[in-house]
Amino acid sequence: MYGGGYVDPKERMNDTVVQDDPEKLAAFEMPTEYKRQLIRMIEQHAHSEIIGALPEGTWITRAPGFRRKMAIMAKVQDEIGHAQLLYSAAETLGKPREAMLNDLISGKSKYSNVFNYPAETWADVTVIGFLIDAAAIVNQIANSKGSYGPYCRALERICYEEAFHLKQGHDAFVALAVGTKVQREMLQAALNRWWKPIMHFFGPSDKISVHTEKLMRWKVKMASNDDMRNQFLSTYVPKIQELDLTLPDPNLRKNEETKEWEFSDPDWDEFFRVINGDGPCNSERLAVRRWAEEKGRWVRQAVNKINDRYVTPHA
Ligand code: BYC
Repeated sequence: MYGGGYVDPKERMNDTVVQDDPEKLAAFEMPTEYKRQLIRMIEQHAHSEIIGALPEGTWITRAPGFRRKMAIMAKVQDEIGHAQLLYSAAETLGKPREAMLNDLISGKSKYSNVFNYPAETWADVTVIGFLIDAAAIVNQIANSKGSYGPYCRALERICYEEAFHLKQGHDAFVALAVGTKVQREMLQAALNRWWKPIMHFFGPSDKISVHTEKLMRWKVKMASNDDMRNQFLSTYVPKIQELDLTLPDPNLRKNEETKEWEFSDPDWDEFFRVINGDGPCNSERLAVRRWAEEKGRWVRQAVNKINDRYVTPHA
């Protein structure tokens, strides 16, 4: 039958299979720098998911109507699930989850710039749900075709869920765009606030990106920061403009010859300040994570003491 086989246990295994050629073995081992880079990137992505749940989480009780509350609650739950998948993928490379979380709360590890800005109104949440999720999908669909299986498999699954998030974000965004004058103004103001962080989301321009060249050579990143930003602009600027909304950059336009988008300098100084801890919400975000770590420590300690019994089971 299919795949059936019988191996006589007494039969000697083929020596050529079990003996390692030291040269081939050395070539097979994962280079330390490849591993280090993957841990850095996957860990930052995982942190971005749990920190990203914070600005949206605060809107669960304030979302307009039961339907929107249910949707945002499910989305936040998904984001935490994404972090679980990503921490597991990073753990395959040897860094324990506790070490990753310690590096997050000590400020050693980075997470996405965008989550260091406040979600002041419901319109900010719709901009996150539509445009930040869209930006994430552009990045993640590309990188899900990369070279490291555990990260790519996590990204593939995440993208399925992000596609739902994008739909709910777009739906909420359009509802405000076609709503009352006050709703449109609220949306336009949120769009103006978020445009710069969204431009920053894809990372610094290729000219000043530190890791892109190496990561693309190793097929960890499947497109450069500028290429992803360009792809995002091509797809989503028309969707924003067709709703008669404007973008706060007078120089934003597509060069029809090169097919590249041109825009004003997105203020990379602000980007670096924010990712290095000096954004409007960095300390607030990390304070929440520290609080969660402190309050949940007894649970982790209890779970890890496998020989301790808190209850004697009856059966
Ligand atoms: N934010 O050499 P570069 C989500 C750092 S969550 C912060 O170009 P690279 C969602 C970079 O780390 C999805 N830092 O870096 C969740 C490096 O610093 P270090 C988040 C940034 O790695 C909840 C330095 O700048 N997505 O969507 O080649 C609700 C130089 O940059 C950022 C991911 O995490 C940034 N935006 O390329 C809703 C995707 N950009 O480490 C939505 C995974 C750059 O040397 N990550 N830096 O100190 C990536 O694809 C890449 O790491 C990046 C940057 C494209 C972001």
